[in-house]
Parts: sequence; structure tokens; C-alpha cells
Amino acid sequence: MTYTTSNPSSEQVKGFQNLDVDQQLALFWFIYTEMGESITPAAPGASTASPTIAEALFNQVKERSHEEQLQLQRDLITHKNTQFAREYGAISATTKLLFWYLLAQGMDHGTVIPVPSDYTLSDAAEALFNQIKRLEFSEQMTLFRDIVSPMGVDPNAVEHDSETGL
Ligand code: 45D
Repeated sequence: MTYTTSNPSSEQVKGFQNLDVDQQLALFWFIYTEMGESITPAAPGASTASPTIAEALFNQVKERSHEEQLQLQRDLITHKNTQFAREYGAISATTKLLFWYLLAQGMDHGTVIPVPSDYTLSDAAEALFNQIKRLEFSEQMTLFRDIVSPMGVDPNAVEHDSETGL
């Protein structure tokens, strides 16, 4: 048996975070399209996600214009201190993952802004994509949780912002 003290996916997490914001969104979308039906949010007992919370957050996005939907997602990645990013930052990692899954489904269903059909991944994003495809399913889950967890703004970790009142 081999043990490593570091998180096996941390290299990939860093690789992901080093991509520019739009490349992160695009790569995450390509990952979703690749995983397709292997994501089963309804697996009985398999989940510590809170569907009601994830849906409430998703519904806030769904109501916005396409431009605003894209901005909200970019804001999560860049940790912009918004009301929405704080609500996101206050939920569990698995619920965050469920929220991203709902977004991706919204893109499938046409309620969320789609990735332009001619949009391409950078070489770095493509290389990371190929690495991720080769990971075991459980490693992929760990990686995705590690990617979505730090997004947004942890409301307990930031000072009061006198400009926005948040
Ligand atoms: O014009 O234990 C660009 C649960 C720029 C259940 C763009 C689970 C150009 C419990 C940025 C490209 C299901 C939660 C536009 C487990 C441009 C549980 C737009 C597993 C318009 C394990 C880009 C859940 C956009 C899993 C809008 C595995 C990109 C969930 C948006 C996985 C990308 C979810 C999005 C994944 C990607 C979600 C929304 C992989 C979402 C990916």
C-alpha cells in the first residue's frame, strides 16, 4: 500500500485555478459534458448535498439575463464580494457541487447561457482535461469538490465591507 501525505488531486486543483476565469468555466463545462450520465444526484442515501439549498441558489441564477448569469459565475471564481458569492460561500462542498451540476443542466436545457459552440480550450486547459479524464471516479469527485469549495466568498472569513455594506 502506498500513502501520500498530500492530496493527490492538489496538483490538478492548482492547474485548474491557474487557468483564466473563462477557461475555468469552459473546462468545467467540458468536464460536465464528458461525465454525462455518470452523475446521479438522486442516488439514495449517497448524498450529503442539500438539494433545496442548491436549487434556491440555482433559481437565483436562472432568473437573471444571460449576461448576468455569466457574470455571477465569473464572480464566484474571482471571489468577488457579492451577496450571491457569500450565499454560495456559506454552503457545504457537496451542495456547491450540486449547484454547479444544476447550472450545467440549465445550460443543457437552455435556461443558462451556453458556451459558444466555437469556443476552444487553451493548451493548458486541454492538457488538464486529459489528465482529469484518466482519474478514478472517486478522485474526480475529490478534485471537483476541491475546485468548487474555495469559490465564492466565505462570509465568516472576510471583514465587513463599508462600500457595499456586505
Ligand atoms: O461567451 O455526493 C465562456 C452530487 C466564455 C450528489 C462562456 C455529486 C465565452 C452528491 C466562459 C466560455 C450530484 C452533488 C461564454 C456527488 C462565453 C454527491 C460561458 C456529484 C458564454 C458526488 C461559460 C456531483 C459557462 C458532480 C457559462 C460530479 C460555463 C457534479 C459554465 C459535477 C460551466 C458538476 C458550468 C460539473 C460547468 C459541473 C456551469 C462538472 C459545470 C460543471
